[in-house]
Amino acid sequence: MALPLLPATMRIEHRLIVALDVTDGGRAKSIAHAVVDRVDALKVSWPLVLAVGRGIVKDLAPLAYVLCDFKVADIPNTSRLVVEQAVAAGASGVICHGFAGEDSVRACVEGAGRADVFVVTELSHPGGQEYTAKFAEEFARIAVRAGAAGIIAPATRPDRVRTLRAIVGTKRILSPGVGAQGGRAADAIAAGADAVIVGRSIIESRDPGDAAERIAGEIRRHPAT
Ligand code: 3DU
Repeated sequence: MALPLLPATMRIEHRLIVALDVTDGGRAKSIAHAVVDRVDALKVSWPLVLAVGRGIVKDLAPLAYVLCDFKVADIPNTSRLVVEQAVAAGASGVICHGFAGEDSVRACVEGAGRADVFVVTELSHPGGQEYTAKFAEEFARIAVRAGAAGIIAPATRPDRVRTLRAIVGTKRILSPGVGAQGGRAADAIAAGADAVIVGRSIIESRDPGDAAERIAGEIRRHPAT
């Protein structure tokens, strides 16, 4: 059941989402406070939730849109239950995998209610080319047919973002892989991403607020084409 006060859709302003890939709740909150004026969402994943509990989602939700990157990929019933619990915990968006099939993605969208579902197409790391890349276009079509809010596409391969943009039309594209994985924020945005997802380049910086501002500045200087 969606919480009534959560934002229904992600507002894109800075075109930047921070991945809070830390395992200390205090550190996650202090990074969130440092970057919140420069990002459109806080992405929370398994390392943080497993380390400190799902209460972290509720703690962060008043600050900004919280995107739970749980990469849901199970049979439809289990997938729906996971997404419902993420939304009940305070998530405004949840990430699921396209490879679990259209019925599972539909179950995620159903379980999300008013919250957003984003579907992983092609993973950004080198291994993402072994399997996910071969079906990425089909995963993008599934996202559209199932009524997802958007897809996750690799900033490490801007040409693939361009190809996937042609499939998803006006759906959101969020692109991880900037910085530590070698991609450039401006290239992903120019290729059609709505926002980039950045973890280590921000969270491992001595000044996460400043690091986020530098990336947001790079994006502002190279507007989408
Ligand atoms: O490489 P970074 O440290 O900037 O973190 C990227 C984040 O995005 C991280 O949480 C990772 O799990 C997530 N992600 C990918 O990197 C690649 C994908 O295809 C999907 C999600």
